Amino acid sequence: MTKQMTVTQEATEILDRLGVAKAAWTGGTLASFSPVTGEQIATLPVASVADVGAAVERAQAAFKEWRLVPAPRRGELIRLLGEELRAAKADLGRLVSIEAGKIISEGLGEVQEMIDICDFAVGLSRQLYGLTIATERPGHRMMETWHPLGVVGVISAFNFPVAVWSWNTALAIVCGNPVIWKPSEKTPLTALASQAIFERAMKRFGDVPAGLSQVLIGAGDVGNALVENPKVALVSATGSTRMGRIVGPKVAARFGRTILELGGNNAGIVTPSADLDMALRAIAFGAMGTAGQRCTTMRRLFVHASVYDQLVPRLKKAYESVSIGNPLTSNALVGPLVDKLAFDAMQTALEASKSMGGTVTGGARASVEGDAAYYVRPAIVELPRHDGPALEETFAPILYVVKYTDFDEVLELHNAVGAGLSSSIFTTDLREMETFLSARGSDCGIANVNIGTSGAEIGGAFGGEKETGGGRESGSDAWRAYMRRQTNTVNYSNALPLAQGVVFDI
Ligand code: UN1
Repeated sequence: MTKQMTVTQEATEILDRLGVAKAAWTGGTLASFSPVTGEQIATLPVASVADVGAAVERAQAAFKEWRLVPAPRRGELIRLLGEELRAAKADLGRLVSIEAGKIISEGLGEVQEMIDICDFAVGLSRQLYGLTIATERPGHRMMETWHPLGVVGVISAFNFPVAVWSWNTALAIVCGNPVIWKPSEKTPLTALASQAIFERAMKRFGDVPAGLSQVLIGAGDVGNALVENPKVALVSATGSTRMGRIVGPKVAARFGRTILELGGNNAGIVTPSADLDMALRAIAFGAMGTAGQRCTTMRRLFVHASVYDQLVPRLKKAYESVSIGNPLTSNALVGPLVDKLAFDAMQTALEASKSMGGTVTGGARASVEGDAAYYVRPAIVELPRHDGPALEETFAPILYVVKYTDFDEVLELHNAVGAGLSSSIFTTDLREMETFLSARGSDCGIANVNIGTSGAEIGGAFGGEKETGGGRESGSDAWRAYMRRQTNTVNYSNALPLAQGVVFDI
């Protein structure tokens, strides 16, 4: 960014370059802000509840066509999306930084996740395998077939404004489904940009049914209309546990499917045998990266008493010296919080920590870009016990540190929270490592060894247990959630033997 250009001017140039029509982000009622400076960057027209219904009808019509396109051909569309994303990486990554406040390498990293999932999905488009199953009847064959599911609704959060859409979209499209996306109202511009990029891919592909990919800008009523529409076969929702408690039962009541990606309260355990230099770096990225605003951010740290005094003072030093700044104009490692609400929630949690006897290092507001932007020094909180605010997710850079002595006990504490997304252990002891990964170890969807809790690759299934919602996205066999399974039994004999030896001769 040149010195004289404002964030708004730069966003405008990027949106123009990416081909987003001006009418989509000007003259409307939804104001969007950049957390980098706090300035208002756009006013977007919003969808009405009636628009949602119309979008679902369009998507349903697209589904009827798209489900008949051979899966490898559907993969070709996602291959083109990957190409377009490669070409747009610098612009889209920077727009992520402008709109979500991420540092440049994390904004680019998010776009890289989009490219990676496209590559994955292209391969997947030739691997939507079912099983062949031995039957008990002679002259019969039994198998399962995976069919496209229907309209997929994606509700995404501000903190990964585009990658989460791409995880869902790349898989949904190769699985034969249309997608309707309701992005966070805090990050509508990156959504419009992603859609424009996808539209270029669709144009190159040629014969794409209208309504295969749609974006609806709006607030909670728009998301709710998607959730309640019986023609939306799958709702993939990322956000708070509070949101999931509303979405989950509503979709279940109409027998729809959900993928819920909700809160995380991810912990690390530093054992006596840990490589402390490595642990320090991993914890720093896991806890302070993205200003503590990843679902996978490390929020709790259990440190064995024998290494506590070697690790924690170094960690505090790292917290005191980490660079905080405007991600667009500096190389700072920590950018802004998304808004004032996030800042207030952080301060409330820090107050609660103090009142239970915690020692807080950091946490104060940093003056970087004036009053409208909320930058903070990340906070490290030494707690006398694992309790109070440490049991809840606060979406801000707070790391609660608790000393432990007994391994079995720390496993209990580790699992004693509502969320179950990600976890990690720092150890070179084989028994501790394997126990952590065993049935009596971490109860999370992601359990790492000598790696922090965040920064997962797309190849694995991403998601968590308990209050995290149980959904799985991106790699491994997460694609199955986007398809319906059919068991087929074919009789190629001249007889009609019944299963279980039942006799029914007429
Ligand atoms: C999220 O915070 O919603 O593992 C997703 C990670 C990223 C994805 C985070 N690959 O940190």
